[in-house]
Amino acid sequence: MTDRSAFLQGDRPLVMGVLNVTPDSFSDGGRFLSPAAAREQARRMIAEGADIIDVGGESTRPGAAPVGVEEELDRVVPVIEAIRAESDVPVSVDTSKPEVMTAACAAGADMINDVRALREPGALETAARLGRPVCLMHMRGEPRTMQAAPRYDDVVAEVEDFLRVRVAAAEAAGLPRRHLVIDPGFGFGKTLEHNLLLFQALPRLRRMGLAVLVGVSRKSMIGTILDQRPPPGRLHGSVALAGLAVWLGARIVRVHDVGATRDAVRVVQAVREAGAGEGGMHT
Ligand code: PT1
Repeated sequence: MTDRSAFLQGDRPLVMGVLNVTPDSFSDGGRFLSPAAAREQARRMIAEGADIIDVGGESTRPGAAPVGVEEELDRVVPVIEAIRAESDVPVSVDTSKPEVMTAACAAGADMINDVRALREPGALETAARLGRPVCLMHMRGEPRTMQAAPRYDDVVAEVEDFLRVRVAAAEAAGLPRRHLVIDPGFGFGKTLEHNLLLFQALPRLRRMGLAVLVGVSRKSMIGTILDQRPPPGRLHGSVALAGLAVWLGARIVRVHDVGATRDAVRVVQAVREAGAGEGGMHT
């Protein structure tokens, strides 16, 4: 059997382009709902150098309502098929539902991105059977209510403990460790201060020995820092944080603006790699 995680091996940072196929996404809501529009956006991100395209049919931004399995299938499967028909770019499917994981992988998806870290009934078994890499993300609560006064005693320790438990559950279900990616879940049941503490702690999460994914693109944490700037004005802040995330050890950055982020990631990576093999800073 071929190793479906080849695109994840190595240690170069990867840019994951966001492809929302939802009517209510927070920053580009509705713009890519039609398969034709989604295909156009996928083409643009591939042309700009995306390493992975993340296709999602459930909005998980704060306040978002759940979506049914049929609706989610109708949104993501045609888009994955359309990408697959014209490109070998790795595709991930942003879902928590076992049925969607299965159909997406049959349509050609290479990776599962689950904001609920395989906690839905049947998700662990399904992901193990599909044999694809999986991103396990931390979320406190559910999207509709998660931003109602989230509280932690020690946000970094609690997120790290959660991820350790989910990694152990995934391994127990038969997922190989090299297929696992972890994500602290920026904006998912966290205040600005919680998000900033988690960002500072990326090197500590990295020490769990797994690839770390960071998704902060256009999120409200950036809008809040920049005096309540709405999403269209969050590009530069998003690119800055993507570069900083790579500096702090992130392997994958999940972003809307692929071209700008790719440049930032490449220059940051050049600094990280300087002197490699001669006792450079990350050897
Ligand atoms: C993420 C992520 C995701 N984010 C992964 N998948 C979203 N692995 C969807 C806000 O505060 O970070 N990692 N899938 C989008 N969710 C949000 C959350 C969007 C918060 C916006 C906010 O603005």
